[in-house]
Amino acid sequence: DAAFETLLVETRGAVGLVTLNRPKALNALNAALIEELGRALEAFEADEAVGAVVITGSEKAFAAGADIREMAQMSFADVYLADLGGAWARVVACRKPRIAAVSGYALGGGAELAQMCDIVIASTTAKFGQPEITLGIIPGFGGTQRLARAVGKAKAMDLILTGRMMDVEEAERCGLVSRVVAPERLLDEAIEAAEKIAGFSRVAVLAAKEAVDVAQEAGLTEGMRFERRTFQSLFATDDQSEGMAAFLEKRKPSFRNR
Ligand code: CO8
Repeated sequence: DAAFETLLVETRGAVGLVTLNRPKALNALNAALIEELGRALEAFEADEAVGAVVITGSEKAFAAGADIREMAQMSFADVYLADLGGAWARVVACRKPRIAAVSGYALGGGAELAQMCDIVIASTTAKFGQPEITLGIIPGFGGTQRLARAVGKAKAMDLILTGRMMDVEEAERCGLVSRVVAPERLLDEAIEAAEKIAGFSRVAVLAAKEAVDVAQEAGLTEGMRFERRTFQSLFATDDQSEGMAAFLEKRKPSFRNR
């Protein structure tokens, strides 16, 4: 797409596909890329035809982290005034489900981008890590917070304090990865999952994602209350009537997102 310098952006049916495209820097996340990613996701969010989004990188690297070359000379005032890290808010604000399709290195900000996605599908070549400590900094795009919630304190501390990489088996075992597939299956698997999601009631999909996201932040009582009320509210939709009628009539439902 001519409008993007660091990404390839396309729609495939009901799926929005973003491919990180800075091959010479292993898809290092510079300011331009983060801005473009926010813009691409906002466009998919606004596009009624899109039901879910896939974010992927190259075979060698999903993303090897924030762009060290860009950050190397920055002072506290520089990163503070630039709100380094703050630009990701646009990425996570999008309500349509995001699937990360990860092959190769997902390090630092790259691992954190995967953690910002709702589903992480990884190839057997994927490697995850938070090597920030080796650079004299700490994770700044959610790594100390989302990673600790996703994998627990012991594993998060191990990764963040030692900076080591983990292979895909370990990443799946500890709950960072949803599915592991062969490298040649990676993109198809992610797109098929996105297509499947896009075929369901959009209202139900967004409500389900919102409720699971509440579980990351709220206590159990508050979360259960949110879930129950959201569940009940879906009985106000045509898609609930259609989904249940179709089941009873042994036919495929035709959801109209209302
Ligand atoms: N930033 C900039 N350039 C990078 C990065 C990066 N993160 N990663 C790789 N590159 C570049 C290399 O400099 C190299 O460029 P050149 O050819 O011009 O020398 C090119 O990509 C290829 O990389 P390598 O030659 O190193 O490839 P290898 O196969 O030998 O190694 C590795 C691959 C192991 C992935 C290695 O490149 C590596 O260790 N990269 C850095 C990984 C890292 O430390 N990432 C964490 C970055 S810090 C971060 O993400 C913090 C996020 C939060 C900040 C928030 C602040 C508020």
